[in-house]
Amino acid sequence: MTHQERVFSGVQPTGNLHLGNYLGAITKFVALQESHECLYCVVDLHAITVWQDPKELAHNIREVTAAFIASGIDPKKHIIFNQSQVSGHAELAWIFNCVARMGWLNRMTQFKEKAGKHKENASVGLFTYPNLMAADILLYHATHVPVGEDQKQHLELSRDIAQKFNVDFKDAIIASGYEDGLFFPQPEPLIQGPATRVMSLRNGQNKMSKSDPSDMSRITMTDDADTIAKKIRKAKTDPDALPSEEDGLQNRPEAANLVGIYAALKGTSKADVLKEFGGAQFSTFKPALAELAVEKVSPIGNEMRRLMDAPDELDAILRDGAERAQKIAAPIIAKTKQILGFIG
Ligand code: AQP
Repeated sequence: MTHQERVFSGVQPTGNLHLGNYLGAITKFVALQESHECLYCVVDLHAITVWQDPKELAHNIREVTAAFIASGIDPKKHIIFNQSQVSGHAELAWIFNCVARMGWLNRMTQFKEKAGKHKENASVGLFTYPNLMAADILLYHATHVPVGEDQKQHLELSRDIAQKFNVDFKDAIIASGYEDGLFFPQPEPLIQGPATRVMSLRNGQNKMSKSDPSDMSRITMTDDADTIAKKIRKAKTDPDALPSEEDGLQNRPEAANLVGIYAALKGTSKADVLKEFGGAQFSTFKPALAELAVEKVSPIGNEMRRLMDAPDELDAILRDGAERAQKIAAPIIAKTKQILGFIG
């Protein structure tokens, strides 16, 4: 049996959806619709690894759903749903808790960053988060996963889990009809383009992030035109003009970030942006970037607001997506249980 190509990816409904999420992930989701069968998930089980206010969580689940649709994902042709409506995610995550090794999870840099100095106080879920992510992908036998650079290590762990499961249960897998012994595919990360790691507008060393206390550090998808322009105007830069070639961006993290954002918004490369703006001061480049960002982001924010005014319609889309996701997941989780020796 071989695996058909299938795309899965998710976004956490933790508020402040930003340009990094959009350029690093959502724009890729949109593009892949043309060539693949896609499942795009609002990963609410992941969100609660850190405490969430229940009212805000419900709002944020709808907001990510609205962002997917407003960005151009078609919920009829593809599947948009929230994770907690398909119980197989949690079931498979438990199974993977028993496959993954403590040592593997101990190496995850995102847990170290998020738990910080208060590791003892972090939820167990935050520690086992990558196992749930592996379950999200492998529950659908997904083969391709578009993500930002920060998720690379977690994707590698998903591949290790798939491989260990296939090795640990090889005989049962072959007996169940997978002659090549590959029950779970090795999911391929898709991390491409000039904006796989969008940085904070206030500090080019930090990732643009939902949880940064400074709202000026990120452009959110619902910022209005004036706010977008103001944030770009105030973005930290250095005093030099832009270089004409990419090499000249080395050791200039803020300049590299703004050029990368421009390139991604325009659908071109950093090299092409520097061909156009090499030698220009930020006083010239920033207004051009602000104009482009407003042109690309504002219509999405406006459409998100319109969709958010009809929450029942968004909820219906999620329910329909969950039903269709469940149909793909059901035989895979049933087979997984059979392979493990569970009865039922
Ligand atoms: N700065 C970024 N640049 C490029 N891609 C990014 N992604 C996140 N930040 C950037 C990608 O967006 C997708 C969804 O991310 P997520 O919501 O699942 O989780 P996250 O990485 O925890 O998001 P944040 O914004 O960074 O939140 P906090 O503040 O909680 O750490 C993923 O594909 C991710 O790679």
